[in-house]
Amino acid sequence: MCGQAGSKIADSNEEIEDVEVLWDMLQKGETKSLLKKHLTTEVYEKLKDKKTSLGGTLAQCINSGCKNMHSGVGLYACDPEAYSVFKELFDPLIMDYHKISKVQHPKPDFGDVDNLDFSDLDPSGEVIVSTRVRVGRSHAGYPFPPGSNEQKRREMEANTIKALEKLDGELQGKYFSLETMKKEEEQQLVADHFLFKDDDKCLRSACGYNDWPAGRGIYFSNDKKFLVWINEEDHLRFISMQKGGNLAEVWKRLVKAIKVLEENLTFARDDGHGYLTFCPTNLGTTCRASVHIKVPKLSKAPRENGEPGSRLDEVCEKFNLQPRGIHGEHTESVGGVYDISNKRRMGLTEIEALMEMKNGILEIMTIEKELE
Ligand code: ADP
Ligand code: DAR
Repeated sequence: MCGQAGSKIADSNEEIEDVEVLWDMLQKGETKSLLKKHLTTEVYEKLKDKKTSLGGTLAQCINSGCKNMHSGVGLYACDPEAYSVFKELFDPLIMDYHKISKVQHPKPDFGDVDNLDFSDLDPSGEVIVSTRVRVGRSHAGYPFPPGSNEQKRREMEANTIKALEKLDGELQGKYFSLETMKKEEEQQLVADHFLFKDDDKCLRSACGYNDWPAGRGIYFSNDKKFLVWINEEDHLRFISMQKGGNLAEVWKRLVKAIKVLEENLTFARDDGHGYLTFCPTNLGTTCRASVHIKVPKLSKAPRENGEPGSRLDEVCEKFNLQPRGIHGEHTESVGGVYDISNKRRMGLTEIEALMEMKNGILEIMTIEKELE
């Protein structure tokens, strides 16, 4: 996966290379990305001169994956239309990542939140440090980072702030702009896993930090258990999180917030892809449900099938889970604690994605306990 920048990346907007230059970089580069796998010569020749009605190009979509050989995926949609204009590239990559045989997605279904058949995954409080569930949303009618600009980002920020004012009760809180936030405050929020970073080389190459920090910010409920990220990788991320393993509480809070916000904002969605997001790995439900969990034995045990890597990787693959470090994607685990979440987000409903994570985490806890 794409590595973190060693130091803060210069605050200049990303230059998109010519598509021929990018194609040559990809041919010469050593990478295991899904972009390399699915951008065949035939697909490249067919798409290289195409444009979306917003002026979006193939070069904008592949710039990151061609410049960052450590990418695991390497492809982003320049704008929502990219998923249809460049479908010969996006469709096979989407079906590969989400393990689906057709690019289609069910209607939203969050389950019956008042009658869930689970609550706290770790009543002992000894294994699961914290639980977090997030979804992404894009404002209908707005491009993704490569086609965006400072004015559009500020418009999206203003529209979102208006909608956030409708949140009450446990969801009531305050918005903090990154433009006015003190550096030490920002660093503490990142360290405490609340706020996003601006040092992911892949996202930088995808124009994700253009015009930084204009239009970026974070909303917190008063108890800091509900958050909204504005204009990080996606236009919006709705996040519910708390200490411990009570997945039911985290889920109920998130669903309650989504219901209020979707009455006050219009989100980009289509029947083929579900909710549209900048990265194809987040399409559909856009739901990533994760625990920070202590797995010191699993993470050190060898794979049962003898292949390189840990038993943890093997179990995650079996249950469609994805391990990350504790500071998010592209970071390392600390003290045997990993961020483990569902990998698939499209081709299943929100409650099915949550169940896939829940069942996988319970299996992981059982295996960790059985290991000597
Ligand atoms: P996303 O896919 O939501 O962008 P990232 O992998 O970038 O997630 O992580 C974003 C932030 O959320 C990071 O600071 C990470 O530490 C934090 N995070 C993710 N899962 C959990 C969790 N279960 N408990 C606490 N913090 C979490
Ligand atoms: N860094 C990119 C994105 C992978 C999926 N994660 C997202 N969208 N945050 C890569 O290709 O590795």
